[in-house]
Amino acid sequence: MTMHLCFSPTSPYARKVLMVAMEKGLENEVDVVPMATFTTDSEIWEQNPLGKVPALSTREGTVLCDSPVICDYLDSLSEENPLVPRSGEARWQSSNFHALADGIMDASIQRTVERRQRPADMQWDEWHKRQSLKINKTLHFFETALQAGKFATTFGIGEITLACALGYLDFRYADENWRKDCPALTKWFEEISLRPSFVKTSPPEGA
Ligand SMILES: N[C@@H](CCC(=O)N[C@@H](CS)C(=O)NCC(=O)O)C(=O)O
Repeated sequence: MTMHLCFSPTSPYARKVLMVAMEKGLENEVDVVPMATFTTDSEIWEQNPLGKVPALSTREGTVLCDSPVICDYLDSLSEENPLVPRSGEARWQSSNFHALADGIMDASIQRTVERRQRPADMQWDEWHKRQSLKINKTLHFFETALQAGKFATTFGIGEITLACALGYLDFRYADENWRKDCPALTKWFEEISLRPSFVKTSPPEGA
């Protein structure tokens, strides 16, 4: 059965899932279905009771929600190019990187929703600052890990997710220049940005 991916081109989580499908060689099996988010009348509600993209209707016709679950499923479809090491310390390192890079997305999306959807007189500066703190501290974590040689040499789920998180910072927060204190990450990202799966899933400019 063809898989259907409930998608938004500006969602870093949806980008991650699409990149995973591409990296696993499953792109031709996945029908990408754009859906509106943050509205009550979107079709997404019929697929995901949480009203969020991504959601994936699988080969078996089950609808999976939450990007880590979807990535796990896609990774399980073939032994080729495993995105998560199957065992040992490397496995937990990879899952931890995945969770932390997702955390950068979570904090960034929180900020974006506040900025774009909440009335100006209801903005809460302290809360914005707290999200920025989470982002900066996690960037520092990755910068240190990279400098200590802790990144995988393969392009696994942790690296894919981090690429999407940094891509999202460039997309929405280019003016804040995350690169300024992250020389190693900057160099790493420059190389990763050339991967076809990353290039093909870039968010549309001006969206
Ligand atoms: N933890 C979820 C987060 C997904 C998420 O927050 N998606 C956003 C778009 S970037 C969304 O659809 N939000 C709509 C809403 O919260 O109502 C995942 O990893 O898939």
